Amino acid sequence: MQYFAQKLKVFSDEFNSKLKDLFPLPEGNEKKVVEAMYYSVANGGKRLRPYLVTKTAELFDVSADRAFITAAALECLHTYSLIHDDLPAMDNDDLRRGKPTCHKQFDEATAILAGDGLLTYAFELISSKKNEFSENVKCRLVNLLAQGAGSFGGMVAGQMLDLDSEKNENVLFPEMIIKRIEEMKTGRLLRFACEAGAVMGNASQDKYNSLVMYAKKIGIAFQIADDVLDVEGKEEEMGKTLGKDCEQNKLTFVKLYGLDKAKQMAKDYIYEAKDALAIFGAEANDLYDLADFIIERKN
Ligand code: GRG
Repeated sequence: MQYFAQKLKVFSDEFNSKLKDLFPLPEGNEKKVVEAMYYSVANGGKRLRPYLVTKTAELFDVSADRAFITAAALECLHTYSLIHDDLPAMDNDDLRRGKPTCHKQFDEATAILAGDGLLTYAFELISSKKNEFSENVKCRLVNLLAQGAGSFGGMVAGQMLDLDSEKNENVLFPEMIIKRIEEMKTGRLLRFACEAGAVMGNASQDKYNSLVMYAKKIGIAFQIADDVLDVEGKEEEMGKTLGKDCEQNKLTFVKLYGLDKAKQMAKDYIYEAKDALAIFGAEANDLYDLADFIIERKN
């Protein structure tokens, strides 16, 4: 665990230094939105999604350098979702990644625009000349990312369902609803990360399917771990306000199954995630380690 955390730190230091170059400040007063975008994206995330893009790409001999633009695009899109999730109309949070949320540091309108800017920039980056893949590969990446992030079974749909679950006390099949929320809200971007590696690497269908299966399993384990951390985590380690799920009456794995069962479920999903990687053998060691980290992390 300590070893993996170290590895992730080395990766994210390098990723962060390259990310800076993607945010040149414009001359005019519109630079405020770019400042807000960069404030949030540079603001200390774990970089799990870029790491996943990179490590799945490396399985197909695509170098970290070549995978970088896609990895950065995904982190931009993920950061947009965090900025908007923190807004008063949604989770209404003051703290994110250990720092004031975007709307607290700037203002609400700027935070909305910064989220919009990052969402749009993600697609600009993937389709740009900086991304050195064929037009065909870039088009597939754009399409997969749009599906993963969007309103038809993607992250936006998951967020809608999540907000709705706060209002509806007595949902009929909570076990089914919570899995659907997770699959879309959290799972789809993690799935895109793995799909992107496979698409850039021109993977066989078998290998593509294995990575999608791995992504689905770590996705659900990730969400369960997040729900557990909301109850058991430490605010100074998590860098955000905890206990909000309960306060907002959210439908969570912990609420539904209790702490012990939820933790056991997360372990089982991680076991299944690793199983899905059998086709890659030892070449997927980094992905095995990442799977373990997902449920052992403290933030
Ligand atoms: C606003 C369209 C829209 C979607 C919001 C991101 C999100 C969807 C909601 C955030 C609420 C939440 C706790 C989701 C659980 C999973 C998640 C995305 C956690 C944050 O991801 P990490 O832990 O964050 O990878 P860092 O900061 O390390 O990048």
